[in-house]
Amino acid sequence: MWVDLSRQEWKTVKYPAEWALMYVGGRGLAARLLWEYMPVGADPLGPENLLIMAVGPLSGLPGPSTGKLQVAAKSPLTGGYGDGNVGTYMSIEMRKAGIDAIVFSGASRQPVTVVVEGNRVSFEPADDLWGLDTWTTEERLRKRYGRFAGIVEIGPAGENLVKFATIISQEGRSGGRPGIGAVMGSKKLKAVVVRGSSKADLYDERSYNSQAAKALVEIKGRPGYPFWMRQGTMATIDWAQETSVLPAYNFNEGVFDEFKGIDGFTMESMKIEQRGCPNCNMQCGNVVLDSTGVKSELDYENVALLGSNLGIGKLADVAFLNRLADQFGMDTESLGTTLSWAVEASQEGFLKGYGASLEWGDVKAFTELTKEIVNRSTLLGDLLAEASSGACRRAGGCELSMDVKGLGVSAYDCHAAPGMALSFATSPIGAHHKDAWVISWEVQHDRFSYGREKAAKVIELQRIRGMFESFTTCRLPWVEVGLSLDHYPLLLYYATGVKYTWDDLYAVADRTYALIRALWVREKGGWSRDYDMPPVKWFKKPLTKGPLAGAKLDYDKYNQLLDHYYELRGWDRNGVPTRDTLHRLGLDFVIPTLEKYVKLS
Ligand code: PTT
Ligand code: SF4
Repeated sequence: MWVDLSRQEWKTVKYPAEWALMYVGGRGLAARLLWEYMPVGADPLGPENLLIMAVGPLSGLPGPSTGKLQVAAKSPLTGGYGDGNVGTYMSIEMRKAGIDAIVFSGASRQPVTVVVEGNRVSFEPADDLWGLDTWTTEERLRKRYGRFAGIVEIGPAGENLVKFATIISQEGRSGGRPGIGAVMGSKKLKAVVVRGSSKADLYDERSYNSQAAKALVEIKGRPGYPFWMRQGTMATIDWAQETSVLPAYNFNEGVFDEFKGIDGFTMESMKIEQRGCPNCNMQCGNVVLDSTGVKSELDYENVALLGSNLGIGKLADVAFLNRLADQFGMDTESLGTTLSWAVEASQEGFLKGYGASLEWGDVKAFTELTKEIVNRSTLLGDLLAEASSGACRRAGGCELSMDVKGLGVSAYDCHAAPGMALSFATSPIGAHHKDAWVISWEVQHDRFSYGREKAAKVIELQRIRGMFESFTTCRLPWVEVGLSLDHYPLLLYYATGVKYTWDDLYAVADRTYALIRALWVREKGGWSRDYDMPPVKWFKKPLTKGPLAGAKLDYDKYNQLLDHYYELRGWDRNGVPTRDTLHRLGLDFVIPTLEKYVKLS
């Protein structure tokens, strides 16, 4: 579905069947659409950027945690490819409408809600919704379009082009960390509503349903399932503290004295509700009351980056900041890394011109600052709305900014985890853990090594995890309770009639990675391995607390690890896929463009 917001026109387009085979769907499809149809060097916040909402062949079907939607665009935060994964009924409704991707081009002059019903589109004025928070927006739209309509929206952060604004659904689901919500805001697109009227057409529906039922039963029977249902991702706080990877004080430390006040057991004692994405039998949205008595849905990343990393040891306070981020429609992780940068930068004297004097743990100051960021209402708020990576380019203090390619790092300290540092550094969207959460393997297997096997493990995880972005289903059934990966090729076969082995799927993942890398090279106008370096702090400033005090990364050894990674991927020593690799992956079509920017090996 192609929706031109400037002209308020729409059309349905059949894309080449070959693309479905080459990329499977979701992320891969989005990357190809951006490569083909986004003008080179597009302004991420200009009408020429494309906002893509895509499902994959398993999204929205009955089955293991399938209620996910991929949102992608050129990122205003990083200037490269950006995407995110949102749990939402929209995935189900898009399948019922027979739509694989909605591509939004142009920009509306007035705030608008795009409503897709079946295969028809209408453009509804959204002046009454503009300025409202995400919860109120969705509540109003649900009254109009029904409880189970597929709805995603932005809040004031997206409207005000905060560089880490996200797209929100169902109050606590958020996607698009690299500022995909700001892209939506730049198009004056307040919300999207989808209602499908038929049923996804499956190759062998009976076998699909039986395979899906087997997977669901297997999930519930896994030994880790009962504890997962108690704590979800929040169990990670205690583990991260034990292994010295819990970010504290802007990633200066990997342990936090007050971790018990924000851990999974404290969450359990406060839990009042459990919810999550549609089509999921391992609901992990744990809801507590925040310090003002309002509901807030917690996850590990949110709590570590808005808690220990800001020096806050009370879960109700963390829940409060988390809830603000959901309502304003901004990424909790970048809010955390930006506020923690602001504290350290102010203590180091970089923010004198901005009147900032910040202390760790000052919830009141962080609350005010969050509001100033969302509204860009003060000099400091406007600065921090650019995220730590953008703010430090104006104010100084980039050595304190914990980001890769502009995106703030997720909640794992890597002073003593070179493999995880590599995975942040080579993630296709910037420092997100989603593509390779190698850290749990790493702390069990020679965590201080920089050997080739570590680069290989990062790639193995990037392949598997990358495929979940293309199936566009949740990866947690596999990651967290150990659902067998064997279900997925079968589910794909019964859904589409196409037989893939996991080796075939690895090739799809490699192709998608190489295409995304090509997109980065094209949009940056060249490439250097400096883009694949983790934050400098992990090399320069050792940990001072905990059992690993004194640990830091080794620069030369990290470079060797990166060399192994490039070699195993078939990329040159600057991190650009070689001609042979591009040819092997069926990506010859990117070669003429890449030759304009780099010397291909
Ligand atoms: C994801 C990132 C994560 S990853 C978290 S907590 W995590 C943060 N959650 C936020 C939030 O909440 N509110 C908010 N305003 N901003 C937030 N930013 C952060 O966003 C999420 C789950 C989680 S919880 C994880 S690990 C898994 N992520 C998946 C993924 O990336 N791909 C995939 N195929 N399956 C996944 N399953 C899990 O989904 P981004 P969600 Mg998310 C309150 O958005 O941009 O991908 O960043 O999607 O529906 O909220 O589910 O300990
Ligand atoms: Fe959503 Fe959690 Fe279920 Fe994954 S496990 S689909 S994140 S509720």
